[in-house]
Amino acid sequence: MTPFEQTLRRLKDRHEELLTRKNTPSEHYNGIYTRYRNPILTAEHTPLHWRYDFDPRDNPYCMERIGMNAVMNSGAIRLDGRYLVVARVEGSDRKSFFAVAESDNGIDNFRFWDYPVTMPEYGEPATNIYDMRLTAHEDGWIYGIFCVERKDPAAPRGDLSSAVASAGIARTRDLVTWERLPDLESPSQQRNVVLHPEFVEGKYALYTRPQDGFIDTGNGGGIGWALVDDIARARITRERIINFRRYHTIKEVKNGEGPHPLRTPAGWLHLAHGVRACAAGLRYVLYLYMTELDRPWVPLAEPAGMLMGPVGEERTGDVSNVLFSNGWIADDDGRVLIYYASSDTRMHVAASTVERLVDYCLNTPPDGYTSASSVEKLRRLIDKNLSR
Ligand code: M1P
Repeated sequence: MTPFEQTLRRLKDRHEELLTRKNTPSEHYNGIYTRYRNPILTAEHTPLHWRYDFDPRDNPYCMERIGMNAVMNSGAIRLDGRYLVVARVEGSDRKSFFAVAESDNGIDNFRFWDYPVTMPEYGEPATNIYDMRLTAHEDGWIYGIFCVERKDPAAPRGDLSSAVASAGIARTRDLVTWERLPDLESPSQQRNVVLHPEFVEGKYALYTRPQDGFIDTGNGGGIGWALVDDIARARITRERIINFRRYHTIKEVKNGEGPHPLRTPAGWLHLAHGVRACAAGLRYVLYLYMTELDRPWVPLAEPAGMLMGPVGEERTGDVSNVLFSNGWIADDDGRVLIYYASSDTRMHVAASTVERLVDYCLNTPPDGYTSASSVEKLRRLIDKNLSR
């Protein structure tokens, strides 16, 4: 074996070891969900044939030619018995793209498909695309709605940061071939747009997140709801806020719908992210809420605070103090796999059940919005427990 071949062999062995590593549940207990110990996808999981040129004549040092920086915010779907995520992969060049990774059990052994997704463009080519929400809609298509970022054409000279966010829409049957539809037309910038899986009043229904700027939501009050007649020419004419931001909560600065909500006998179960500001910057956590089955825009229940916040190594990364989820899968037996990214760097999984998450939503006290009400809630539980 030449030194080149030896290096490549070592790389391939280590990569295989990482990809076939078994994942185990963590011991921490809260009765609501179980985190798994290992990240399910990281930059190191991306195929070696994306990163190295295997030809020793062109790459005598066996050098990484195309670096990968992070794997994060992934849409998820169960298709033909396979657990599939459409991951946001970010290269060393800061550009994100989509790539499908597949596992037999949804917990470990995720392996990227050989090629990333080639997403057709719509209109002016995007600078960056990311955070796809997948919806197997009752019309028979699988839709992917994602953020499309372009440089702000109105930015003053010298401002090389201002951008405009809109929602890109594409559909597929197999996650391989994608048909791009026109971007969502909206009076405001949009990120975190999600397609509801069923028709509502005969129309396509979208969860939206109106925002005044690329980062700031400004007057955007929270998670919105809009009906559109034609998904192939989706246009928001009327948008109502269904899940509000609020002072001194986990979603004071921003919030956004995660994956599409799950239909349960008690109502639609929603996973979302909430953002607040602190001295360390923005803190992103995950929370749940429920809406009525027949009127998915009507709030039903919302526990106080977060379902999950960053812990341990999840706290640090490219953008630290962030948990973000845009994918979950509900199995036929009621198991729910929550796919979430930590600190814009890596992907994880946590497991729960529909029953547990609904119980959490319906029976966890809501936010009373003051310290006094929090103490009051605590006292009621303490009284109950101590009087047994
Ligand atoms: O960096 C944290 C997150 O910031 C944005 O979230 P939001 O849409 O709420 O503004 C997104 O860029 C998201 O991808 C990222 O994880």
